[in-house]
Amino acid sequence: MGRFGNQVDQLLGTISFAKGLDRTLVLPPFIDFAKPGKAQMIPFEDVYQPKFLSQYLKVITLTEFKRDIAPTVWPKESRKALCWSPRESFYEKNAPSGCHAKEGNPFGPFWDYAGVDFVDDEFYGKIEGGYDLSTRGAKSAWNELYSSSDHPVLAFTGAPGAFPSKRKDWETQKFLRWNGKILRSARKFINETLQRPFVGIHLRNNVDWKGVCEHIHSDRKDHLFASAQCLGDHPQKGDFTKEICAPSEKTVIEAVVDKVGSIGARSVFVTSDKDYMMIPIGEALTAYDVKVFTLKDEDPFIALAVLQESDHFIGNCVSTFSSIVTRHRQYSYSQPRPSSYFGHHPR
Ligand code: GFB
Repeated sequence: MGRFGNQVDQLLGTISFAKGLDRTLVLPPFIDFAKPGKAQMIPFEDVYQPKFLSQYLKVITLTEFKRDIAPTVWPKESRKALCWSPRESFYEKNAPSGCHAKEGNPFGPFWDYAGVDFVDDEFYGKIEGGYDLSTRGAKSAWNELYSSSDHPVLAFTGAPGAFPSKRKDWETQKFLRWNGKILRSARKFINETLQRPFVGIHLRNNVDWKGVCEHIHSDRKDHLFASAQCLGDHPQKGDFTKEICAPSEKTVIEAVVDKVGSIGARSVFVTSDKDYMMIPIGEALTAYDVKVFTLKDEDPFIALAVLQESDHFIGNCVSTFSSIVTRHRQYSYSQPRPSSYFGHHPR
């Protein structure tokens, strides 16, 4: 569900689920909606290195699974889709209710890519708490109803992981290490272009985001996407204002100038899905003799890898794209690296 940040959130919960049941996780591809039409699949190992995740739980790449495991352990005639409860087909009015696992985009392309067709469905809604193994009795129910001897492969129609992700699963981000090509490109860019210390910022301001920020009002008490990262779980660490979601140019510039001054930054790195604000940020920093940079060819993975390496990161609290960076900085080093959020005034 959703794009990269949303998918990583659900991956964290899925890792926790597989680990909790002592199962091997078949590493799913990431789903890319950038091009119109059918979603494209990006192999997991083109984004993250499986060997680091395997320090935490048993994993296998989808290619290995398709080649070495599926043909024998999960014969074609035994392949069942697992979903919460039956639903009607979107396209065939008279079709019986079921999981309809391959219906629509990206579901059809996803399972085609995995080389899987299903002969039947299974509904796990009978398990109280579903995939949330912290619910009392859930873990033993999974082991009883779906033992690995009777169900060697559990194939879910949706990720068995919460969205937004739960704080207890955030630390697992440290096992998601970028693939070597992404890391090398990010390091090359940093070495050749940026002067340290540098402030990295993420500006999430494309048109789709405006719709998200309209859901914010001063007495909102629940979370929106990644907002727990700055507001806390209850939420208790600040007011949920529109500026946190869609910071004005003034808010962005004040935060950048303030951080550049306080850490003595020598450059600023900006990533954005729309408006990089290069001119106003550059003008605001002329007095500091600090230059502002972006990637020549914006690439979301390289952008995230550069932001992770910044001396200070300022992100968008509501964006799950930003939260990939903040979690990495929080949990991957012996000393967490500092991050803050536009428009957020911690209480
Ligand atoms: O990652 P994501 O789920 O985060 O979706 P949010 C935002 C996508 O926009 C990213 C692109 O995966 C990138 O493809 N993007 C955003 C960027 N910021 C940047 C950037 O600085 N650089 C580059 N290169 N790309 C949610 C969605 O976005 O927004 C929800 O996931 C929904 O499903 C909502 O669509 C409106 O949490 O920010």
